[in-house]
Amino acid sequence: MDAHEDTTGQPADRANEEAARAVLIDCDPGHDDAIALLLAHGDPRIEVLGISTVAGNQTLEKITRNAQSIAAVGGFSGVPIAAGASRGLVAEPIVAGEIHGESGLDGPHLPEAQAPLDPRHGVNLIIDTVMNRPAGSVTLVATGPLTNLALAVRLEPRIVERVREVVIMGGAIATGNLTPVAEFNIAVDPEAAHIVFHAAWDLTMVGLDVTHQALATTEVRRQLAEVGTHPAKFVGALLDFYGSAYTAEQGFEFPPVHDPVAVAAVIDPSVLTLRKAHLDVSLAEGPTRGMTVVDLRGPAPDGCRTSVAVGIDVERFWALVVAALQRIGDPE
Ligand code: PIR
Ligand code: CA
Repeated sequence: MDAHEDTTGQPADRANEEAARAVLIDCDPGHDDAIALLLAHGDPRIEVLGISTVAGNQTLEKITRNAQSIAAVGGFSGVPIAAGASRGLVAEPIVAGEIHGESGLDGPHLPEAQAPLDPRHGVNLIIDTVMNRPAGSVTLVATGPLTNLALAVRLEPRIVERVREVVIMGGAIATGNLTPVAEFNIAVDPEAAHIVFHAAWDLTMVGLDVTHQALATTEVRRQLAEVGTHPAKFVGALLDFYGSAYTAEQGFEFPPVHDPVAVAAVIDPSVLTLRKAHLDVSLAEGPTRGMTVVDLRGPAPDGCRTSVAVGIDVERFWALVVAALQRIGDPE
């Protein structure tokens, strides 16, 4: 299709699409994962090549169905969605029903899938996407536990040198959320995180230190409501449920919207302040299990390929989300 053609009712800035970053999103939707998917779809600087799902916020079956519902809402049912791992490598399954509800995406009405699932396992979708595209072109964004990425590294190690970079929402330099020191995505599958952190690819960790600043405040909610489209109302209904759950469960006045921050890091690097740092994860049984260990002593060692987000421009972040929803408009 000609890049300038406007068959979808979207603005003509698709003309810039050849510069878009090719991204595969591995996720467990999840309220904030849903917003991450809509941001990626709606921003012209990203081309979503595929979506793989992983058990996390809810069971694999539920969150995979949620991914299909989000695709229907956002009007991107042509993007392959493949179900991945249904549990962690070693850890017993943990879900986050108290924050994301019984469905994993409680709040809005969830439409039926408009397209069948991709028949491949999510891990194979990741591998095929990376191997079939030019070397150095595909970015992996992970917004759930890292099980699929770890399995993909083991099944096809050549993806490691072939991806452009990996950006994850997960971990924390300081305080955790599932435990005092461990963030949910890492703590659900610490062994997978260990594999992903120690693979020889460029990796950026977007942790709670910055995502706990990406709050859906009253002003943010007003800007989202002003968009007025069905997808924007869907996001509003997501944030109503998610916000109440965050207030009841964790005492937040406004909920932190974690996962789209990882997508924003790909769209516009100036949203985050990054520091190169060696990353590790505690696999020990006991109170540190799943804790990310970020070495911020002095400059990172030569050859260090991992970075961690230490600051966020919150206004710039939310402007991206609002603009993406405006651009999505009201799909058919
Ligand atoms: C959010 C999550 C899990 C538990 C809570 N309490 C809140 C999910 C989000 O989808 C995000 O990816 C990450 N895990 C934040 O810890
Ligand atoms: Ca998530």
